[in-house]
Amino acid sequence: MHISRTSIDAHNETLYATHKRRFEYIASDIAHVEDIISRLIAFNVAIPSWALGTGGTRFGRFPGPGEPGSLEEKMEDVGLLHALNRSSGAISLHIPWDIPEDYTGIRAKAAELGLVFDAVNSNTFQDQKHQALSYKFGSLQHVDRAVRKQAIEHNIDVIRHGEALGSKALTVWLSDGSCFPGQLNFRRAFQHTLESLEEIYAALPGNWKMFVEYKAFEPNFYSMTVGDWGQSLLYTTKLGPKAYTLVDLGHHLPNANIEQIVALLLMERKLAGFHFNDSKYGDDDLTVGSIRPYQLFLIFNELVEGMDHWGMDHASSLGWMIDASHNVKDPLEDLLQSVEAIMIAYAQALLVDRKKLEEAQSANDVASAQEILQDAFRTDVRSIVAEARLRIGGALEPLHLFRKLEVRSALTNERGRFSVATGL
Ligand code: AFD
Ligand code: MN
Ligand code: MN
Repeated sequence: MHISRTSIDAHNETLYATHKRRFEYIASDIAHVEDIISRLIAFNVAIPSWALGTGGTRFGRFPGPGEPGSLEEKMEDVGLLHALNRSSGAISLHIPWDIPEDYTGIRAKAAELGLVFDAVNSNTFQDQKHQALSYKFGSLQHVDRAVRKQAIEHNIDVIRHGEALGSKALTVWLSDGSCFPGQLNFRRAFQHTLESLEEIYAALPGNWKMFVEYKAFEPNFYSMTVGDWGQSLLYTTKLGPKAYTLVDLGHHLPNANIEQIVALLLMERKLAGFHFNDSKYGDDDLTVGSIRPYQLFLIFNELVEGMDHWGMDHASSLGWMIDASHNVKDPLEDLLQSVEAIMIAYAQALLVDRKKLEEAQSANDVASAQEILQDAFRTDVRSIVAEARLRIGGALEPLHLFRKLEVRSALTNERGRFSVATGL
């Protein structure tokens, strides 16, 4: 399946008059609208290879038709998203779910689709068939040096795969921890994990980064060995300048102030980037912006403030990834919605009048500070995001065009009803 230029142009033409009216109306009120548009054009969000199939829970999985059965097909799916929104030009591999074999072929395909390879992710939270030693009681933290060694070697292998594809970062998410009091010596578990991470860190190519992702709970329920941003920061500080703390929106305890975490990690120049998703209860992996769009905006508000403070390039200084896998939607539709929600929150954050906000903060003018933020949040920026997309050849309404072109039935015809993607 390929989405042609002609079908995108035809779609845009039918919507152009309405779009133009909406865009001009809002643009006339925003002096720096062109600056916002060029930042939106530069901004891309990576799609994880495991999110292209339907997700599941421990109660079951309801796969949809025409899921990508191979890495090449997953790349094709990301290519479709990128053709529609021009903001999803990167794919993040999860190994061993997706083991690249034919590097040259894969690189050529990526180039053809306009994709680059984002961070590679090492998976040591499951046992794979034919694996010598089990990760049941952890991987990098394991009491047995032989298990730790196996996990370290796997991570180094993942780096080698990433190198061959042009990735620049390794994301380590550990499910390591304990389920019951007394199961684990916390200090020893930390030290083992740190030593293991040090060995992996030593294998990083010079221009690579290591992202250490934290999570408060699940699959271990009593303790997680990288349980929160403080613990991750402890590891990444000890590891050195190439190690950064990665924030996944679903990995906090209820009501955590994630925007404050972001601000402080940025202050320390230790923020790796993001795994975007949304949640009602925990690691629900729901579509970005579907439950708490205001929180997403507040996070972007801190991101913009903190990155500008250090003069960081918004598009390239941090890793931007989606980490959601919803169970009841078409994964491609879900991803289009997620990317759109991210672009909207980013555009709104770019609207915040920072000078006025600072004045309000200095004067302890709490009501004004709230007004300034909410003024930006309540601005309908959708036509600005659409204008940015239009200028780089995307569709004015990606989701509508996806449906109109019957992309899923085309994929089902190509791949069959029962092709199931690898993943959780
Ligand atoms: C976890 C983490 C993570 C990991 C994923 C696997 O968010 O980044 O790669 O699930 O599906 O919760
Ligand atoms: Mn994640
Ligand atoms: Mn997660």
